[in-house]
Amino acid sequence: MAADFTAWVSTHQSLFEEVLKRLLPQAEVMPQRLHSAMRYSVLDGGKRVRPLLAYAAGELAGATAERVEIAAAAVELIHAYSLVHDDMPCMDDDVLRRGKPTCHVEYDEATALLVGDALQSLSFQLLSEHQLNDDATKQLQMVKLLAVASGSRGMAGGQAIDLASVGKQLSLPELEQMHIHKTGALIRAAILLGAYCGNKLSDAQLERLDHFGKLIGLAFQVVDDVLDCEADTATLGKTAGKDADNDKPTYVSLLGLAGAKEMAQRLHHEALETLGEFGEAALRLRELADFIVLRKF
Ligand code: GRG
Repeated sequence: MAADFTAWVSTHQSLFEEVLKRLLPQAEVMPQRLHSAMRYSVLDGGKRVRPLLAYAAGELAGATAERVEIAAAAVELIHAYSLVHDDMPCMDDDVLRRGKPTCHVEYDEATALLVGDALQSLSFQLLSEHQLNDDATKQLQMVKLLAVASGSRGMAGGQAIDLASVGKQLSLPELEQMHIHKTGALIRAAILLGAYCGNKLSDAQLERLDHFGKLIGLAFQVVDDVLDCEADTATLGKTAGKDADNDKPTYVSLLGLAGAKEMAQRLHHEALETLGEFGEAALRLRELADFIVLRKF
């Protein structure tokens, strides 16, 4: 990774941490236990891939940092909620997330359920109470975009397909459909919401960005499946080898390790091609695509 990109990532990760600290309710405010658990689940952890994609797309679209950081936070809060609920005993039943005990282990199940609920509400509160585009109709589209991406036709729907597919053999198109919803929808939303905070891009350009998001979202999942097999728990900060243990269909179980890696390369290549017309202005998005595919955690 170029030194310049590494510096951009760490600057934005630090800035974003401060944004989240400011936007989340303080732990001393009633109900303290819920607020403390929300902060525990969101702060101090995670790669912040979705916010970084939002910042990069915002830069491309000429958005101000003040607007993009709110859109990025809205997406990250939905992501954090999904992780808290996914880790609960009724779903993946995991004890480790982002290198620390999962929310229901550190607090309790009822609190974890409420953390997810409250993070989701806070996300939409942010999108509606801050001005993110000069055009109010566009801003309403942003709210709808995130609602669709996280709901039953997006992330939650993908999770439902995932839960129903345990122990089953899925075809490649079926697996792809599951992940386009479960993982891909929110990654696409992060990119589009970042771009919607600016006004520089035409509808055709926004469509190209969305296509980039679809490809890189899928690549993210393929790499996630590979890492679940190849990386260790300490590096991942979550339990490794869960997919095979849970008899879940993955790109590795379907294509083998080499096949899955090849697929990630192909998606990566196509994603970069999609950004061609943006030239140098899309440098950060290109570098993030490289990071998503080459990451080791
Ligand atoms: C509970 C509605 C609901 C949805 C859960 C996101 C999800 C759907 C489940 C998480 C389980 C999982 C391993 C999904 C595959 C890839 C993925 C989204 C990994 C986690 O995202 P990262 O790697 O996590 O960006 P960090 O911690 O870096 O933010």
